[in-house]
Amino acid sequence: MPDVRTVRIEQKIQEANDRIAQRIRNLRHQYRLPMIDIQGSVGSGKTAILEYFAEKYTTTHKLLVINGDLATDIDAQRIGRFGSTCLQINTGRGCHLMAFQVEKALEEVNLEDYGFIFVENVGNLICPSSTDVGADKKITVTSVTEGPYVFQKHPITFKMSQLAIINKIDLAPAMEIVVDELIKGANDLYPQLEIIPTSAKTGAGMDILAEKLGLKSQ
Ligand SMILES: Nc1nc2c(ncn2[C@@H]2O[C@H](COP(=O)(O)OP(=O)(O)OP(=O)(O)O)[C@@H](O)[C@H]2O)c(=O)[nH]1
Ligand SMILES: [Mg+2]
Repeated sequence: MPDVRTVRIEQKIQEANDRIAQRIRNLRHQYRLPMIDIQGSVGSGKTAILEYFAEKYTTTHKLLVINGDLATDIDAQRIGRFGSTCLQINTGRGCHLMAFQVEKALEEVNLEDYGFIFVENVGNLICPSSTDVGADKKITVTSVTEGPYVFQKHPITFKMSQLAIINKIDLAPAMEIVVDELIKGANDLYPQLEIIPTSAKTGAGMDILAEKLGLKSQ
């Protein structure tokens, strides 16, 4: 009889991650602290959106931001200049944040001091979608500069997201994108997905987004 065994490493890593993610949820519930995990392509505007929120909504909520980036703290510095606390995690070669990294970051602060947590995940549309970091919601930022096929090309990411942002709508004419058509195509593919068009540059759609996320009262 051949000695053949399957070592299910990935499953075990995933299970360990999910246990930590649940611990983070339990901890947040004690403090009634919402947490949103923002994923999206490199350059889609995740940091620009968080800069906008940090500037505009710090009076309503004290924001805590956890930034995942391969090597720098540029994004944390950009958001932090508006007064929010930003915890930078450098992942090296890691293409997404894991729950143990977020849990470690949360140990750095007194959670009583905050009213809302954002996670800016490492920029790419593939890896972050499969890993739970203990947030209430995963949302996805895409932008018109990514072209007309992004929703078709990333089915897992958009199936696992409750909300997608189409950012940089100020650049839609230059990109020859008709935003309403992009939204309709995405709605046909992912009926569960709520889609909000925004421009972090002009502020278009940003208050609607803030309201949806629970940052702004209606
Ligand atoms: N015109 C326009 N530019 C934008 C908008 N949002 C972001 N940008 C610009 O796009 C570039 C990338 O934005 P970031 O916010 O750094 O993108 P990101 O998703 O955080 O990128 P990574 O963290 O590298 O994955 C910056 O130069 C922003 O100023 C927008 O709505 N309109
Ligand atoms: Mg960024």
